[in-house]
Amino acid sequence: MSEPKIDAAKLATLNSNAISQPLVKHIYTADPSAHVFNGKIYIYPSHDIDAGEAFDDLGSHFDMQDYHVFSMESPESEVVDHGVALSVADVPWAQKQMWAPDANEKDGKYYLYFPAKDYEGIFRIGVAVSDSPTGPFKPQPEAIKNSFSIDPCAFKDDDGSYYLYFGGIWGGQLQRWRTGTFNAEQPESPYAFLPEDNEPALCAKVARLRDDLLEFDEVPRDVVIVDENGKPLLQGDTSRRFFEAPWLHKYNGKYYFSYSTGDTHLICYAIGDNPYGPFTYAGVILNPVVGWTTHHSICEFNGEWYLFYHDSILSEGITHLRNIKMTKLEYDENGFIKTLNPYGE
Ligand code: FUB
Repeated sequence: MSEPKIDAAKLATLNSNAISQPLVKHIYTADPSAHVFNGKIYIYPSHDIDAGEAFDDLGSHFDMQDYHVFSMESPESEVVDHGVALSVADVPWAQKQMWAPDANEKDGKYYLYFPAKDYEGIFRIGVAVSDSPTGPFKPQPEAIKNSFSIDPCAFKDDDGSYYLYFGGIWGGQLQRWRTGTFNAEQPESPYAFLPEDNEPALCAKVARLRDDLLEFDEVPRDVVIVDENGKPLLQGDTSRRFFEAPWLHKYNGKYYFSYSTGDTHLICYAIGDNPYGPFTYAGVILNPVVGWTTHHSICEFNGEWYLFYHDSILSEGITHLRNIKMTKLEYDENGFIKTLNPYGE
């Protein structure tokens, strides 16, 4: 089941003013995590399908079943689809909903991190390994111990340590982990178990990875985002607080934590001095796109910076049938990122 498409005239205007065009048109793709390995761009997105699930605020309509990996020789070159890299049917612990993945490389091996619901309906994060950046990836038999929620981002720091950032509220279930164990109580509502508006916002999580990159090396910690006065953002601060889609990149020695604000549809960022934060809120990277979700990654290629993101232009506005895009990202002289308007308004 899908929502109605957006009005054709409006779509045409948005499309012609858009700052970028879909990178992939033969299948629907979303949540692009981009990395440069061996001088080439690799994109690890979700593979959107219409599985016939009804639309709800838990994201049941995002019922994806596999991942494709894409590569580009350079930002201007054609995008190559390397086919199915991992299917839910090949992951012993995973039942459904293969949401936003990420990948990284160590010593010539490639690690694909992915969230999926297990057979108890709980989102966990798994890892699958390959000798090639394009897969196929062989999944570990179990999910990462003590992993939960969604949207992994695998960051490699300059000292060779790796960190996994993750988390998402509502359908991503982060609010059910407030006590450290999964709260399975009813109601099955995205709004239950959230903090009050005047309480500190729920945080994304980060854990350093073990040397073999297959498990956490520590108990996941909160990624705290603070305001200009050093106070943690509040749950009611919906245009700035974390919702989902964490990403970490480094620019001029600083750590940039970026994320989606979910129901206010922004990609925002905050800056810190180390991988754990705290991170000070710094602004909006991307204004709302066509479609409910927004999700991105940031990556450097040949000294230029790029934002990878998605919208639902290709499906004429259907939220769970999205298409990945990329555009240049610019910093000002103080290291702040210039806000992008996806349709040039
Ligand atoms: O693709 C499914 C979910 O939608 C992702 O995990 C979220 O970040 C949102 O983009």
